[in-house]
Amino acid sequence: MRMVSAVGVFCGIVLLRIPLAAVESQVYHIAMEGSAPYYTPELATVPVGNPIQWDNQTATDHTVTHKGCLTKKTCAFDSGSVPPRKSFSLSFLQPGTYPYYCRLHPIMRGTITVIEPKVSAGRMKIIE
Ligand SMILES: [Cu+2]
Repeated sequence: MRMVSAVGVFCGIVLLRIPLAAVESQVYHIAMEGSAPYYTPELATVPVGNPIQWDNQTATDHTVTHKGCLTKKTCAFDSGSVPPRKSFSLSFLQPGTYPYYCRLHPIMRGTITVIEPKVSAGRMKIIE
C-alpha cells in the first residue's frame, strides 16, 4: 500500500515537472565586457526557471554580485572572481528584480529581472 502511494506521488511529480523542463532548456547569456555597459545586456529579463550564464570576455577577473550582498539584506548570488574566458551560472532565481555589480570594478552594473512564464496574457505578472 505504501509502495502504491509512493509511485503515485512520484508520477505526479514527474508530470508536474514536464512543462518546467521545457522552459528550462534555454540558457540566457550575459557577456562581461571591458567597456560600457560592461554587462551586455545591461538590463536582462529572463523567465523564471531559465539558467543565466555570465561569460567573461575580458582579460581580467570580474564578479557578478547581487547588490543585496553589499547592503547585507538578501544576498541572492555572488560569483566570486570569474577569470578571463570563464563563466558564472545561476540555475534558478525567484521572480524579482536583482541589481548586481562587480566587486572589483564597482562601475560595472547590471540588472536581472526574473519574470513568471507567460501562462496566458491575463495571468502574466511582472515583478519590479
Ligand atoms: Cu569587474
